[in-house]
Amino acid sequence: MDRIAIIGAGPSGMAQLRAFQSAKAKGLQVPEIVCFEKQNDWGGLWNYTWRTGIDEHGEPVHGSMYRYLWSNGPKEALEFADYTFDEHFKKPIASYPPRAVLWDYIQGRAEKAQVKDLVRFNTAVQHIHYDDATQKFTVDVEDYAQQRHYSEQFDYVVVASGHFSTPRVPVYEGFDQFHGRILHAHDFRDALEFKGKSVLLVGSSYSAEDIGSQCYKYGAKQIYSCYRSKAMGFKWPKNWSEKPQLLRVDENTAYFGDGTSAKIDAIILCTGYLHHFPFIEDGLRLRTHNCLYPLGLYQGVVWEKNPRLFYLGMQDQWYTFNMFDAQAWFVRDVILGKIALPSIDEMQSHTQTLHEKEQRLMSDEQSARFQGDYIKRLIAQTDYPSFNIDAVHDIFMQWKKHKKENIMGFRDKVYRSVMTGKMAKPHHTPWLYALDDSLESYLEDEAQREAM
Ligand code: FAD
Ligand code: NA7
Repeated sequence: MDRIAIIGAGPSGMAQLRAFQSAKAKGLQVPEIVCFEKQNDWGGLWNYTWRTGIDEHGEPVHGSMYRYLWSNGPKEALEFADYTFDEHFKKPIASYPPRAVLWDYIQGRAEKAQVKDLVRFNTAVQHIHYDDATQKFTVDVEDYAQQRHYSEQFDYVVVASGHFSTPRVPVYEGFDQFHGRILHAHDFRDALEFKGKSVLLVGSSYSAEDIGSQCYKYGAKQIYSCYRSKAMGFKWPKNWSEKPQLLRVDENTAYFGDGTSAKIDAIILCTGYLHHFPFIEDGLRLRTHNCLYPLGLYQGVVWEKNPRLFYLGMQDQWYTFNMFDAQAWFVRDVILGKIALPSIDEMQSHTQTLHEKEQRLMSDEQSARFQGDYIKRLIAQTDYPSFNIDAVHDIFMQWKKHKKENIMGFRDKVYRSVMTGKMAKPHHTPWLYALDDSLESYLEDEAQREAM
């Protein structure tokens, strides 16, 4: 029997496990699957850790999420087509759940599929090598629980190790003299650390927006954010000022491209992440920046130079969980021989065309549409339940509009599920005043709150 190694049990790896289980449940013969996960539980980034730097085993900490993180997009845009929020929570919930609630949801589907015993936890993949003669991958791992290093051979490898964990850390003049703390978003854990402080955020994408909002919510005195190419341009609260490019800092002051300066206590580099796969041998290693259509991956997942190797979730993400599903179902059907791949030249030319098309996208509207169309193409080739991607696109456009109207209030809006047709229920407390992000608090209903 063929053997498949899945690297990582985050949402992408879990989607792959579920995809194969679904085929098995329909009576198909599926290969033996081993999923290696370096953390002690599944859920990837959604499995919160307080640790930063190096983990208990000496591995780089994977987690980049922080306390009080709430979904930054509507849950209706990421809902699984085969496992709805209503099925999991048995009641309507609001549209922007905190991290713990989404983690619970992801786990719910995987537990229902009973695939946890396929995961070897506390086991880090350290090297992957392919042998042309045997047509097998050798996967070297360290099992930290058993204190054992071993190698196994596989016919296929699916890399689902994520790409928001290795920080991109730029250096600015004066960093070595600055008296306060300088950290990357990857190491940010608790906004309360910055209560009463003046914080500078470098970057103008999701992390800058959300970490700044966290700092505002939990009592930072003053927030500055600065952009390299494009301002976020939201209607910020009075104590949040958006500046152009950072030029340099000294002991306690930041200097910006427009000639202004600001006294600051800390600097948070919200400067994005590197696609980093040190455990994969050179010829198999994806090298890309964060984009919607990386080169080298046919249909966004098949390693063109060796189509026994696959990567999941390596795109920049409008869509997340249901895109990982669409990819995992496609990969499964390639491995099962249900989808035939074209020649390497055809695969490369197909990818090149779409990669170039991405360069011509002019707006968020077009970018979201581009990724939606990609998912449509994948889903059309498998039995993943089809869902209304145009309706999800409309949700993204509403979301953008709501953020523009009120960046501190967009999470109070609710959306209709494209899977069930049902409307979400507003949360009991506006996001700005909801300081408790626990699952228990989130799921309380009015009756429980009145009884308290
Ligand atoms: P990951 O979640 O990164 O999981 C990868 C897994 O691989 C991890 O469990 C890791 O331990 C394991 N792994 C890595 N290397 C190895 C190795 N060598 N050996 C064994 N195991 C390994 N998405 C949303 O939809 N909504 C949000 O609100 C949202 N907020 C986000 C906030 C932050 C701060 C970040 C960084 C991302 C956010 N995302 C959000 C996007 C997020 O990338 C996806 O939701 C999702 O977690 C990606 O899943 P993944 O499985 O591809 O990767
Ligand atoms: P992104 O979305 O990749 O954005 C990175 C940001 O950092 C972006 O604004 C970049 O500006 C900026 N950047 C990168 N390098 C620099 C330097 N050297 N100087 C100044 N600014 C820089 O990463 P995020 O962390 O925001 O989001 C990643 C995920 O985490 C996302 O899926 C969220 O859901 C949470 P640019 O526009 O390139 O000029």
